[in-house]
Amino acid sequence: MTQRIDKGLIAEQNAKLEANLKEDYQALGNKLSRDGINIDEITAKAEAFQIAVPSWGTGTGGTRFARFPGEGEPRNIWEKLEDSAVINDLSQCTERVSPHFPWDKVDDFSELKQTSDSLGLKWDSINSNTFQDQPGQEHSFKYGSLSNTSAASRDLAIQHNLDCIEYGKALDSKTLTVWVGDGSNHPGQQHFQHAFERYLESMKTIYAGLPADWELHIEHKMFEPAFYSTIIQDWGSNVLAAMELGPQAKSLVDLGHHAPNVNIEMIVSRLIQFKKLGGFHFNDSKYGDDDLDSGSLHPYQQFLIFNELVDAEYRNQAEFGPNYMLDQSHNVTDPIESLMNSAASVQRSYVSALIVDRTKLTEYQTANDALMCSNTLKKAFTTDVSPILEMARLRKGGAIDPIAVYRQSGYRAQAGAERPNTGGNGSGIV
Ligand code: AOS
Ligand code: ZN
Ligand code: ZN
Ligand code: ZN
Repeated sequence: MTQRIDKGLIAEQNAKLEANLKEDYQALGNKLSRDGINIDEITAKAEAFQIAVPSWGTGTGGTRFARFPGEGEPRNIWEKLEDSAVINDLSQCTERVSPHFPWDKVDDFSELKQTSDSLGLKWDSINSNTFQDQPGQEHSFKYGSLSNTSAASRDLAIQHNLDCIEYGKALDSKTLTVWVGDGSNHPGQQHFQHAFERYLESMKTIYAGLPADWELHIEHKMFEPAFYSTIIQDWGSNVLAAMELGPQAKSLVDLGHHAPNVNIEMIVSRLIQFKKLGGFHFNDSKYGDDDLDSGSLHPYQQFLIFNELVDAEYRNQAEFGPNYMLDQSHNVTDPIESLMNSAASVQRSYVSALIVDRTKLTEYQTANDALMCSNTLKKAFTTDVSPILEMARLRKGGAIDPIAVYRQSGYRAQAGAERPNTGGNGSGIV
């Protein structure tokens, strides 16, 4: 079995950086205290921050054109868990893994639960998959799953989601995330209303199968695989479906699933207001559902989203507590490095939003001082909070510099030697 990162190595590498970190942390603490902010309170919140890793994200992604397998890719859910444990060992903010069925093949769920327990990992939302046919599948999803015109195909899709709830119970998850590719490729191909009615009927059966302490998260996406219309194409259809189903149904926001330039932070605010924000899939994009690394292109947008989230947190907004998760496709980087970097990038947005001067912001908003409103946000965004993130990791036993320790550890080369068979492993192309 591939060894996780040696604690001695983490300590040794941290020792080299610790003196400088303490100086930087002190300097930032002094700066923040001038604005009445106690740096240790912010660091404690950074330490409590968690974002889940998608099981498929630990493998190399790909496009419909090609996939270039990486060295030592995990070949199954057990190896994906090992890689997830490494990510959490070093970054200390990714203790949850979000599985995907049936990509993650599991015969014995109690054994899987024991393994995750032994690695210090927990399970986040269960992702169902009715966007492709499985070998030997009796009724196809070619023309949709939960909204298919064929009752037999719909029933299969419903049953798969009910099965996912059972798997989730065994793993002590509390959420099912449903994203479907259902839609059409030609104008007129589908009766929009009837298709949505069929979708809602199917979802009602799934909803009825939810345990009382579970949530059902609905994920919208503008297009792909259907290129003319998609059944849950935006947050409008999403929240309508969630409202129709009931209080346990909420909307999930994947950052890459909107038209370019859409004001995502405002969608987030609306969903918070109506108690319908279920969770996030973080990633970044330039053109569409690119699934680039979180914060790699639009860190300010990510910060503005967290500005809404932190605002809701401080206002103790009712029924607020979204699941945070990464959903990215790593094509040219080591997925472990990308996931560590991205988790820290999202955590950075959270911390930056925590140091926004909300009293001043409210005053400026009330006075319609647009320029100072903007400057108040920019001040927080441009403050380098790296020492807080680094100190949070250090205090939790993680690495001040996760990428450096990971590279030093030789984990990837070792995985390459122990996992010779690369190939299709069900990593996220979508
Ligand atoms: C698809 O584009 C969505 O982002 C899904 O959340 C996800 O990537 C897929 O369900 C992977 O299973
Ligand atoms: Zn997603
Ligand atoms: Zn996507
Ligand atoms: Zn995706």
